[in-house]
Amino acid sequence: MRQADCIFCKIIAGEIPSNTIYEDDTFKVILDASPASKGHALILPKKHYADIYDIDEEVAGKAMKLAKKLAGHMTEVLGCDGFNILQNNHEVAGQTVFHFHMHLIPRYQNAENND
Ligand code: DGP
Repeated sequence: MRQADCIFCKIIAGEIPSNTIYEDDTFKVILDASPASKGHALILPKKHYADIYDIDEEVAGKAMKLAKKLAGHMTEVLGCDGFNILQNNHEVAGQTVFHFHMHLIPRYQNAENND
């Protein structure tokens, strides 16, 4: 269910603080500690899956459905002009935390709000 040395499992368990913007039985959505833009968030499944190869297909489907819902909501709230949805797998692809997560990265015409 959880992996002892996983930072996202600790965040999900409330052992490490985070800015949570959404939570349900399956997911916790937090603001990224190193944001690429204003509002950069991470969808974390509460159950530990290492990556896209490991994740349960149904949970992966629910994660994409949630990404769509939050993209619409965040666009309204933040007033962003576009959106990246990004998901890295394995170190060579840029994955640094080995607990499946999806990046929600709002993008802005106003460069001040981007990285
Ligand atoms: P990735 O490179 O795709 O594995 O993305 C991992 C992201 O997780 C990276 O953008 C920084 C973020 N991150 C790492 N540690 C923490 C943390 O303790 N809290 C939060 N909120 N984000 C973290």
